[in-house]
Amino acid sequence: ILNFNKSDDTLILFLKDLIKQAGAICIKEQSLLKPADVKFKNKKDLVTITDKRVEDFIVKKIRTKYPSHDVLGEETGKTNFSSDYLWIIDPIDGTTSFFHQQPFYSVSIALQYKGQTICGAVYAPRLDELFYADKDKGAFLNDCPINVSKTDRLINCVMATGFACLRANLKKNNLEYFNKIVPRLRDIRRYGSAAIDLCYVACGRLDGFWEMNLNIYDIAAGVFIVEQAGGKICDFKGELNFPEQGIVATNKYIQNNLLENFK
Ligand code: 2AM
Ligand code: CA
Ligand code: CA
Ligand code: CA
Repeated sequence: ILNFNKSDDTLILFLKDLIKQAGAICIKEQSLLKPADVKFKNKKDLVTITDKRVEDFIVKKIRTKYPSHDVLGEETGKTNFSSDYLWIIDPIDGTTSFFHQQPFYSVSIALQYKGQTICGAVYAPRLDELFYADKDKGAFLNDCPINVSKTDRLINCVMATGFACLRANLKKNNLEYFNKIVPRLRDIRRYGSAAIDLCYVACGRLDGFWEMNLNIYDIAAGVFIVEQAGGKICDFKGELNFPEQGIVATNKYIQNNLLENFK
């Protein structure tokens, strides 16, 4: 039967091409970084010249192709064109890993229409892994469909977390949850890129992920990819105020068991 569905691949094809080009810049520049190429937003929060360059590159490409669309990037903030379309960009998620010559960093880009994400991509250039999702079409890793795991007991789970919270002097920080949760799991990973953590939940390499103190640009693409792969996202209370109230991503079968630990 012929499929006359008018679905349009233009956006996702543009996004895949764009994010791969951005990743190529990261690879080219990572090994050349010098101490003078890093600046400190505060004592523990790094940004390199490549973060800025990659964001400028992405924003320029979007502005050329879709001049009316708004963009929100970690390093440059948000435009205010009052467009229904908003591109959310983290040029390098995992800057600490990037600066320290490690492979677990990514470029993360999501596109929202009227506040709803309609496509998202996360590319880890050193691993050459491109995760993406397109509304109602599912999620993919290097063009193969992906799904969350089916693990339903914490003791069989491998999860990831992170410590973005240690930037801020919060009363409650993730070390407390970490101490409580890790003994209940098979094991824990700390990759240093929330976008990668989320994509690993999406493809079943991880059964869950939680973190606090993240921003929208850390998670926008990854959240969408998890949802399109069949997973569930919520905050520490099981509600939808993420990332402000923490973020919990799971394969959905393990969600309630993990949430018990935040009570
Ligand atoms: P970034 O590399 O884009 O800044 C890892 O815990 C996650 O927290 C990453 O998504 C990282 O995004 C973010 N993060 C930002 N600043 C951080 C910091 N100083 N320490 C740890 N994580 C940080
Ligand atoms: Ca940062
Ligand atoms: Ca980030
Ligand atoms: Ca970043």
